[in-house]
Amino acid sequence: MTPDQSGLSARFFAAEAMARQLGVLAMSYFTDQKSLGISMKGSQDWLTEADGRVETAFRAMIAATFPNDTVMGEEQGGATGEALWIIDPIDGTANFARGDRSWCVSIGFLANGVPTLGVIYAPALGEMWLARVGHGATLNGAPIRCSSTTDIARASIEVGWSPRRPIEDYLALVGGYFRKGASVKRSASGALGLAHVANGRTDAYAELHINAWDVAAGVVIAAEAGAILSPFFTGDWAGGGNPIVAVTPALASEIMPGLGL
Ligand code: LIP
Repeated sequence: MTPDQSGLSARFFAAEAMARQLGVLAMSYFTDQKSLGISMKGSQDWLTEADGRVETAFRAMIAATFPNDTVMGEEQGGATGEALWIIDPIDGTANFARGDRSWCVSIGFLANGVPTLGVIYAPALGEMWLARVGHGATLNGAPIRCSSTTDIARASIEVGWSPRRPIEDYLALVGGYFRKGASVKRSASGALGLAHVANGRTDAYAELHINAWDVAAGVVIAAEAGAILSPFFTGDWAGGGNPIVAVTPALASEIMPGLGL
């Protein structure tokens, strides 16, 4: 059943508290790199024991607090539902596995298929990103807005990468932005990449293919901060993912065509 406004408020405050608890659990693994169990799910697709433990802990929290809600997660999957939580337990796992602090716990909530709540917690960076549709976005409690950049030749853009699409397509996308005069980077966390658009650290985040658990929180945070978002939650988003763009409004026409959007 789709929660009403008070139900959404309860979930919003609970999600922040859960993210903080999950951040403590994740940090207990991150700070003990020597004994961190690390494996590969595929080419450049990293997995640590923290990923599984954090997702399992989150599922237990939801079962105890919102037992009629549904959970979808990167490591344990799940179906969609009217009251749907989507978690990436460790987004930026490649960074996490190497002791790089650029990773986060990303928790999104969809009410009747609409991204409504977004929580991204990067404990090693001391950053809590929050948003609820109609209530704005914050970083560590302070309201945030996307940049006001209008000139692509002054833009900073992040382009995500994975082996899920041909390297030639990635290089063509990145080369196109460089040729427009933009500066292009990659941080290996799509969730943080979307959050950085929300407070103007970058002017756009683009990725040819990404999964629902990477973006479910960040699309709410970036949209509530005034960014333009591509329509990710369409088609077979749950089973196959989609491209993603979050961009400051004035640059949308420069950024989106490169992904066919
Ligand atoms: C990562 C995404 C990133 C993508 C990486 C990877 P993970 O998620 O956040 O956008 O480029 O290939 O999928 O695997 O660290 O949770």
